[in-house]
Amino acid sequence: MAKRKRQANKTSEKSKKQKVPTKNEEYAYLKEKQDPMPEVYTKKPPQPTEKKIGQLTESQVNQFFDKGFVLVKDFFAPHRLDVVREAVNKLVDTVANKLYKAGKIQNKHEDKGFNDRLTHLEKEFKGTAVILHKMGILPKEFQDLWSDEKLLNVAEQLVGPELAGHPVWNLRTKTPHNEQTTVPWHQDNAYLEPCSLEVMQLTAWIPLVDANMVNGCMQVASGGHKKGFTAKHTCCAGGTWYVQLSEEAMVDELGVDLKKDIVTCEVPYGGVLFLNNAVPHQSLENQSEIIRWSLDLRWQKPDKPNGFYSLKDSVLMRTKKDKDYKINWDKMANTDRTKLQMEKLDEDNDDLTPEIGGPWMKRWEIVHHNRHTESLQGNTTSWHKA
Ligand SMILES: O=C(O)CCC(=O)C(=O)O
Ligand SMILES: [Fe+2]
Repeated sequence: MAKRKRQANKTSEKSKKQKVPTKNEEYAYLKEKQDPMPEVYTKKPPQPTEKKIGQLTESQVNQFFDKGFVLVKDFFAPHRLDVVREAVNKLVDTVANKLYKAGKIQNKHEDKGFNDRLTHLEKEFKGTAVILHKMGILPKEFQDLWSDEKLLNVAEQLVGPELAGHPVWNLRTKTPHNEQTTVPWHQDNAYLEPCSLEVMQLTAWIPLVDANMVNGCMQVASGGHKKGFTAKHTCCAGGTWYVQLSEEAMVDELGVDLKKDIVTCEVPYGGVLFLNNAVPHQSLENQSEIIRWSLDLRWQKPDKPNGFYSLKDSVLMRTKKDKDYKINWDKMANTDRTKLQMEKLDEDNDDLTPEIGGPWMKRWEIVHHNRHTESLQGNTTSWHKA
């Protein structure tokens, strides 16, 4: 309703002004053909000379540039991530209270725990996992993990000494048998503006449980980054907001050999899977009875564009200009990126509506509409907020 009203206002405003770009004009740059940039993903930066805690071995660093990923099974000290799990429990509690207050659930399932409370909430109110995914609250424990010395030392090896946190970070709320949290094949660049191809963005994929084939670990198409190219994706997969890279495009455009290159990455609790933004990956369905929680956190060079549609800045995390540099978390922690994404699409973002949208939906052909793409079917002529 609110959306329709806003659209009507916009149309009348538009008639007053001249030359308002149509949404297709405004997003035309997303469709421009791009030159491949293989060296961005295959060229190792100068390596730090100092030995630091957590650093990868030379062969692990080389693997990252050769295969597009590296899996480090015992990265964190035992129990380092326990505080992060506790923070997740608090977030689940927050969402349960919100839903309860809104009258959407009758039982907050306070007797359930990390492995199953969200699943019970999801059964009572379908979409709770999506609501939590999109909440975008960055608790102190997540901030501390993102700026963990060991992780930044690895990022320094793979990105360089100047490091910024990328605004796209996620808590994956992968409840059992849930299409909404099963992420199909994609390159992360496909969610961003084409300029993101010019900059290597490092992801640390950090499971908060032992992630395995049964509960839906990740698969990576080894070497699929080497062409330095973002292949054609389509939108949106099934009933989700995800873009999708077909196996055909992986083979034809990225040179992936489906028989040899697909690597299933089981990551034990305490391990980390490092990925770049051009290597294709997907997560398998969670066929277990526990929630496969994970966090994905990203870094890149601060002086390069982050490709996030000018919606949110990166945050400086380490600089060699100031050894005592203190991260300013204010903007990263207090701006809800889902809200900004949805506003860019002129989509209402009701916290308790399990819908997610974003400008990436304008980059690729929509081959399948669902509730997440609904805003794209409207008659708005400009995507600018009044
Ligand atoms: O955790 C998942 O299921 C998908 C993660 C992913 O695509 C990413 O971290 O880029
Ligand atoms: Fe991804």
